[in-house]
Amino acid sequence: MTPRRPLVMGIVNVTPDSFADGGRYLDPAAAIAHARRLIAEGADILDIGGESTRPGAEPVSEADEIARVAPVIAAIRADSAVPISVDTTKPGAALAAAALGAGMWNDVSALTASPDSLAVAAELGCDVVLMHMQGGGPRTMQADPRYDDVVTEVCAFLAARADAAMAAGIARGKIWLDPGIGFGKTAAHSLALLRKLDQIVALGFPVLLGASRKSSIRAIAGDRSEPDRRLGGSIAAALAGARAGVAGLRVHDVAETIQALAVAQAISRPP
Ligand code: HH2
Repeated sequence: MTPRRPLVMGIVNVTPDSFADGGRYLDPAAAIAHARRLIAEGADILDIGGESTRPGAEPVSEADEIARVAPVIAAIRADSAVPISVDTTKPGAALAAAALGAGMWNDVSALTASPDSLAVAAELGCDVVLMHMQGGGPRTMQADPRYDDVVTEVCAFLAARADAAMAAGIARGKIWLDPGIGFGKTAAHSLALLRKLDQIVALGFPVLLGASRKSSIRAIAGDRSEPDRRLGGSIAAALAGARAGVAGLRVHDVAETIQALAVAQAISRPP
């Protein structure tokens, strides 16, 4: 049997300031059209977010965040069965998104941003993505990231957050883990994690990997590429994730990633 490739999660940033595509999809009609394009390209999940997490990003109020993502989630749910994830650290935004049909809460704070987060996620019964970030949030995380051993520390954090989630009543089968490429990490830290993704997979939960177009891609490649010129490096990282057994890839370029996975899989399949 052909092994299933990782699920491809298409990114829909309904923001003015996301690092790769800020402002392009702030208008709901543009965001909805973009989401439909990603579905047509074969996205297995859409990740819809209304607050940028790029280094230095300004926080957005809960009301503004909901106003950005709600029309996009509602429109996609009205004409597609594609699973929808909401990329937020706010329980109120997760609740609003779930009411409109989102079945996954992708939280870059690993459900630590609010004292209510764990209980709300348990109550919703949705899938949750618990991501590692060092440094207290996007505004400050890149100031001076330091680790003694980044892979061990990220694994320990993710295992502890999974334990906290289960203790709060979130079912084990609903939990995803994410090393948080570029979140409170130098390019060397992110590269170390990309080399050892198998250790995160070995924690026993589905792993989501988000390296698409990040500045660590440019730094590892040693070039000065703008975000929309980082497809080659992003695909290299995605293929490394697939080889290590990650369950999901969070990407801007859905069609190209699916094509790369299909070719890599065909080549590695014994004749
Ligand atoms: N990366 C970004 C945002 N959310 N969520 C998870 N689970 N993993 C990631 O690696 C991740 C994430 C940053 O990328 P993007 O959404 O394109 O940019 P911005 O945060 O500036 O909107």
